[in-house]
Amino acid sequence: MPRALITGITGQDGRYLAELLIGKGYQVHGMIRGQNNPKARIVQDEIPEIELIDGDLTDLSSLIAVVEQVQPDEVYNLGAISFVKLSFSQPELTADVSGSGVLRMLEAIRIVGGTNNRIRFYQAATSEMFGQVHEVPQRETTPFHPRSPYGTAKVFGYYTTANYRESYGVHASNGILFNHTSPRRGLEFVERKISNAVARISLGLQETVTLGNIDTARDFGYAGDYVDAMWRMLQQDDPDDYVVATGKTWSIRQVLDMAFKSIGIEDWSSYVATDERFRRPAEVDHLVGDASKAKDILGWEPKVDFPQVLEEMVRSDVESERAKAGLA
Ligand code: G4F
Repeated sequence: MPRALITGITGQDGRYLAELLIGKGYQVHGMIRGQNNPKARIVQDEIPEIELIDGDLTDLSSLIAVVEQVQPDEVYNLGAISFVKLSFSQPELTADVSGSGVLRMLEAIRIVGGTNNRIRFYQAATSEMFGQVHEVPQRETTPFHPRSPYGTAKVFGYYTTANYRESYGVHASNGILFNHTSPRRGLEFVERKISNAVARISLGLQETVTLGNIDTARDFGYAGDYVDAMWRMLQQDDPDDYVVATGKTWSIRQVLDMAFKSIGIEDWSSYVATDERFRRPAEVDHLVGDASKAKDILGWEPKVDFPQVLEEMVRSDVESERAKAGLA
């Protein structure tokens, strides 16, 4: 039975990836940080097959112990401070977890894996590395220009992954994933903040939603599709880096249009306010990816369209908010 170790197991991608791997017959180990982490119970209740193990991306000795104990065939490093806005107020922590954390995990793999290292490594890189874009659409060869402490930390993780591949022959790949979402997406991210607010507005539980810059645009995909691309990267004979995207882009205004339309509201202007406090010191204005390489080499293509996912997110938020409020 192949063994996988996933960091960031409590996040959206960690849970979808765990389900995918369990379905393929893997034994899945999820690394959990912190004492008495309340998210551990949620993950364990949701996916009881996952074996949880304590470890922290800021503590090398804990990572060595985890890799030694699990003896993984594949390591998926999804753990990070992943909220871009937060990285501006906690830049050093972001660099430590999302940047140096990659280096520590690769060191643990190098040390435990020894000379005939068979452990395969996936790094969750990101389209945020393209930041102030130098070409449209963005592909594997597009220069990076990160615009946040999150983006700079991820660029460090990206090059560190490539460096362990070139220096030590580790089977290490970067997935440059564009925004991807689902009903499991954290409430801090804009499309989920919108789907949840729209659901609450439709139930009369909330009057308005306050956002930051709604003129930006993102290439949104479905998280369930994207974890499949991660797995495919580690099944290749040779490690490499791949853009994972849909090639379609949506402005935050269009997300508002679609979400409000799904509850029968055409003109959302009186329901949406904007406030400086949700803006960032530097913004990434427009992202759209070209995933031709993933299609050609991995045979990967997105299956679910963003409007379909967003509609499902609003529906699922209506259901859960209704239950929470005790409405019939
Ligand atoms: O939802 P966001 O916070 O996602 P962002 O910054 O694109 O990052 C996400 O995708 C990356 C992949 O490209 C991941 F690497 C990263 O971990 C994360 O998953 O913001 C999207 C856009 C931004 O332009 C932001 O300024 O929406 C704008 N926005 C406007 N109002 C808002 C808000 N974003 C948030 N989170 N909250 C708002 O109220």
